[in-house]
Order: sequence, then structure tokens, then C-alpha cells
Amino acid sequence: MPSGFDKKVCVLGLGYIGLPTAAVLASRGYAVHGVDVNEDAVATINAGSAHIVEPDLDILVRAAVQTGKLTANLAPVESDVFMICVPTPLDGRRPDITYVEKATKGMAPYLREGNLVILESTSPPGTTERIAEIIEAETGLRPPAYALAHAPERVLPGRILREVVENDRIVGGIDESSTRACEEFYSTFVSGTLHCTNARTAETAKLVENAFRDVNIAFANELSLVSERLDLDVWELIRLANRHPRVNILSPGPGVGGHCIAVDPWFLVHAAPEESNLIRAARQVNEGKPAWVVDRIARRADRFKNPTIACLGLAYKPDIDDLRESPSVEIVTKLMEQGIGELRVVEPNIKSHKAFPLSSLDDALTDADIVVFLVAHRQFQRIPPNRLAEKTIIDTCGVLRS
Ligand code: SAJ
Repeated sequence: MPSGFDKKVCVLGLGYIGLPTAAVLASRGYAVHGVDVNEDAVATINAGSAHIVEPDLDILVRAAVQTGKLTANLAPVESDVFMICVPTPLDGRRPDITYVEKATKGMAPYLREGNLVILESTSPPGTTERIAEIIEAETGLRPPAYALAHAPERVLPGRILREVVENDRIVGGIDESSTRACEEFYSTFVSGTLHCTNARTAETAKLVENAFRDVNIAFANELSLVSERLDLDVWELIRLANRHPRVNILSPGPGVGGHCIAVDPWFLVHAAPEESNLIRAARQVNEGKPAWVVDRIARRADRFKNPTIACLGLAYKPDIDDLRESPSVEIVTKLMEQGIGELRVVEPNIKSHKAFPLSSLDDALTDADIVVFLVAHRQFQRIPPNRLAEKTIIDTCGVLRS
């Protein structure tokens, strides 16, 4: 295998993880052959743009394409390194690894002895072993003839380009020489520390990270329900409890969105159903929060005759355009379905939405009897207090407390 930046890297899946990774590798001098099944995404990237919104990604992709270091394609080619960055969604509450399996089968004809295969997609325990099985069935090759490792992505949407390089990474090979080969590759572009282990531990560690956050957010969300029952202000309660040197409670919100934290804990529950009661309960608390918020809004709306309700924010978290698994979308959809009030929906980070007409913040505030804060976008934090005077306020995410 060629050494250092002479290597050719084939990135399978050019989404939120694959495209930034491909662009960073290209900027370091690797020849990157990106692969995606989405023809529009391939055309957009080859025209020098990014099909997803992430700070500075467009600039990096344009430079990588212009220098000829990055091309997007519908099929793989022979390469030194193959990185699998495809989605691993839920099918009901079961992990669905069919995209990983398809990407592996698609790549297998191009795999040669001495290559390195890396699974970056968040995956249920045993997925890297499943890749080894598929490759052996398709090619007859098994490690150490080639190297195979899991190095789970850990980047936070909104900070991806920085975190791809700076975060510590877990590198778990299917055998010792695979771990070393993967570690050597990441050491060429990651400045964070590389922590080596085996593939199964790496798979499970990634799931544990997101389950940890989910459980902690569920605790905060449960406190918001308890506070309402006891007629207390949850924000003050948490602020005071957090003055203890060993207490650090997260923030309640309208629910937990995104395609990671709302998904990955189910992979653990599926892998060890009888042992994961706390993880399951946390998921249920967080999944129940949007319906609870709708109920609060309905009760307030009952005090008016057909009120106008401003719903501020659709994204799954502040200052991004990503609506995947967003609890705010679930809340607005339920309000619409139940015919609660006349809605004004505001989302400053997108131009339009297929299900709801969008209003400007200014129009929504002018018309509203009830203002519901669903996401703590910076535009909402800057609303002058006089624009909210005499309105009924429901602040699900602490905008007025930040
Ligand atoms: N949230 C709260 N309260 C909080 C913090 C978050 O309600 O105090 C909500 C957010 O509003 C959002 C959801 O949780 O709806 C998730 O947001 P997030 O910022 O916690 O995480 P993600 O999903 O954007 O990214 C996570 C990260 N994982 C961890 O922080 C452990 C990221 O590092 C992972 O790479 C990413 O999942 C992933 O791809 O798995």
C-alpha cells in the first residue's frame, strides 16, 4: 500500500459524515473518490458545492473539487482505503444495517490484499464482524490479508469540520494488525488522541456515548414534568441544583431530536433488552415530551377563542437547518392535526417547509396571542421584551433564561 498522502481513499456515503470527511482528506492531499447513490448529491459535489448545510463545508468542497483531489461518483473504484459512512437507521426499534451491507457488497469487487476498510457509521455490536463475513463470502479475503476496523464518528452537527480533526477517536480493529493500520491512517489527519481497542468495544462505546447523553437529557425532561406538577420553575430549580460541585444537570427541551441521540440508545436496548431498563426508560421519557408539550399548549389555548399561536423553531437544535427527528416538527404537526389555534410557524434557518407555510418572526409576533418557544435560535434570544408583553408565553427550551 502506498504510504501517507499518496493513498487513494474511497468514501462510501457522502452525507453529514462522509462528505466532510472526504473534503478534509482531500484538503490533506489524499486522492478521494466519493461514492453516493444519490445522483443529485453527486452532481452537486462535482459542481463544487455541498448538498448539506454545515459551516465552511461549501468552501472546502469547492477547493477539493477544483484541485482535482475530490470527485463524486455512483460506483467505487480500487483504492487503498475504503471508508463506510452510510446511514444506520432504525426499523421500528431495531437497527437497520442494510445500507452498510449494501455498501460492503458494492465495494467488495474493488478490494485487494493490503487494503484498509473502515466502518465509521454508528453501528450495533457485531456489525464490523458482519462486514468481514460479507467480504469473505464475496472475495475469499479475510484479515490479516486486508485490514478492517471500526472508528465511530463523533462529530457534532454545526462543528463538524473542526471535530473531524480535533476529536479523540476510538479505533477498534477486527484483529491487532487492523487496529494498527487504522490508527496509522487516522494519525495522518486527526490531531485528537487515538484510543485503540477491538471492534465490538468500539461499536458499543459509540452507542454508550449517545445513550449517556440521552439518559441525562431525560433526567432534565423528567424534572420539567415534576416541576410543573409541583408548580415550580424548572430553570431555577436546575440552576440552583447545579451550584453543587458534583451536580451538572442538562437542559429540558421539547424532546430529543437529530438522527443520533434519538436513535442509538435503541441499538443498545436491542442488543441487551433485559439489562437496559434505564436506557429504555430514558428514551420513553424523551419520546413522550412532545405530546406533553402539545397538551400544555392545548390547555393554554382553551382559555382563548381560536387563538393565534406562534411556534418558534422547527430545527432539532439551535442555529442549524437540520429538521431530522425534530420534536418541534412533531409538536407543530400535532397542533395542526388537532386543529389547536391558528398557527404561525417560524424557522429562520430554512426557506420553506413542505408541510407548513412559514411566517417571518416579525409577522408571527405581531399576530400571536400565544408564543411557543420550541428552539433556542439566536434570533429568538434577541426578541425585545416589549414584543412579548401581554402574550401568553410557553418556553419549552429556556430561551428567555439564556
Ligand atoms: N438537548 C436537550 N438538552 C440538552 C442538550 C441537548 O434537550 O441539554 C437536545 C437537543 O436540543 C437535540 C438533542 O438533544 O434535540 C441532541 O442534540 P445534541 O447537541 O446533544 O447532539 P447531536 O445529536 O447533535 O450529536 C450527538 C453528539 N453526541 C454526544 O454529544 C454524546 C455528537 O458528538 C455525535 O457525533 C452525534 O450525536 C452522532 O453523530 O452520533
